[in-house]
Amino acid sequence: MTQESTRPGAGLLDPMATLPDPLICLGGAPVRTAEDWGQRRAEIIDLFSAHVYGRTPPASVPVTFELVESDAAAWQGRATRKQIVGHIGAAGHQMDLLLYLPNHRSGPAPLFLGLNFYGNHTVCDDPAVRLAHSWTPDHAGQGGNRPAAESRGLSAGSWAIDELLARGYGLATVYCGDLDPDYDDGFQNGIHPLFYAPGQTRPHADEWGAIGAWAWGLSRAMDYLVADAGCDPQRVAVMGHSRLGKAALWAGAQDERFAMIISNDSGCGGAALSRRCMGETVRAINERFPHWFCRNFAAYSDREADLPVDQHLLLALAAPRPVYVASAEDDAWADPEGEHLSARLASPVYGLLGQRGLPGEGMPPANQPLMGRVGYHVRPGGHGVTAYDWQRFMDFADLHLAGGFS
Ligand code: GTR
Repeated sequence: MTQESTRPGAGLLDPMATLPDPLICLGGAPVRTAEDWGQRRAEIIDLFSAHVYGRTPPASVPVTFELVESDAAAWQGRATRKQIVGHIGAAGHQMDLLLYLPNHRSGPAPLFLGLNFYGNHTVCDDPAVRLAHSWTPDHAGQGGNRPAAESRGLSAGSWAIDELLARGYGLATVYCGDLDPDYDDGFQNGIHPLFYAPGQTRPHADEWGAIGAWAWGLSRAMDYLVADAGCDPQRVAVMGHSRLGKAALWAGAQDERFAMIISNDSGCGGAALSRRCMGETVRAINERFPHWFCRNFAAYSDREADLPVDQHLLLALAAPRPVYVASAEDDAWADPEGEHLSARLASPVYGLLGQRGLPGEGMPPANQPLMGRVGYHVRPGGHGVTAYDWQRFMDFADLHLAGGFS
């Protein structure tokens, strides 16, 4: 997996030499105690807010939840399915939450919460799942940006619902497009306009993009989960793949109710170090997906060394909670080595807080997961979430969330 840097001019000055130390504050003060870390943590969140993902606007937009469907004998009797509509603000905006809870366990279930790419109806073949109501990408059976019955189960291979239930875990999922459809429209659709001040027509340069809105939606889903007696509010893992892995990391960083944070192939703007300039670079991501980040982030295209943060600091914001990073060998675009290094460089924060960070020293071989309080694996194959990935996430949850069956 030796790679050439994809950044023009890289090598003249090694941006890695400017990597910020998680345990040194911006002003140079060392972080020596848990209390110091609390201050550094707040500083890092502020830096990611101002320069990378954007700030969540201060306006308060209430969300009320309505249970619109439930079946205690779903999934051949193995699960309880619930479908909940989150009414966002007063203008009819909605986010749909789909929840499966295992029936064969006693007590509230630990669960995984993740956003999906194409609509809740695409995560499994269950015909009772309501079709998405929002704009969806045109994709296998979904034409004209309309969710269609033909796309039911389209992404079922990425969601290990059978095995999750068998191991005593629930699954909660929301379609990312309910929060913000994934294309650049200057933030006229999705939830952004609900937060505009009078006269405002787009987010300010330091205000949130799509990833910020997706992360906000994960926290709103969590608001529901903590109030549902079937879910264990102390054992909710937030998980995401690729662009939605970036959102999961940012949600987990900001919202400490998430007990565990899992990134799958999240790459640039996710778990991978930007300063390595391997695979997708800051310029590449800003050019193709300008709507994911705040506008201030565009200033760092080809200027990674000037970023006041790098992505190991995002992983460090999970501390002392368990955080897991998964890579795929052939997913060079997401820079597996950069994802591994990031997990390793976040680990001193865990050490400071009395936890074991990432075990071992170097990049592990394929299929040999490392599991401290920081976990990492690389598996053979390309970009995607596989059964292997889910099995390791469940192993990691068994280790840290006291097991699926407790
Ligand atoms: C790619 C993008 C990545 C990653 C991926 C995905 O095109 O360059 O940052 O997020 O999409 O979300 O599948």
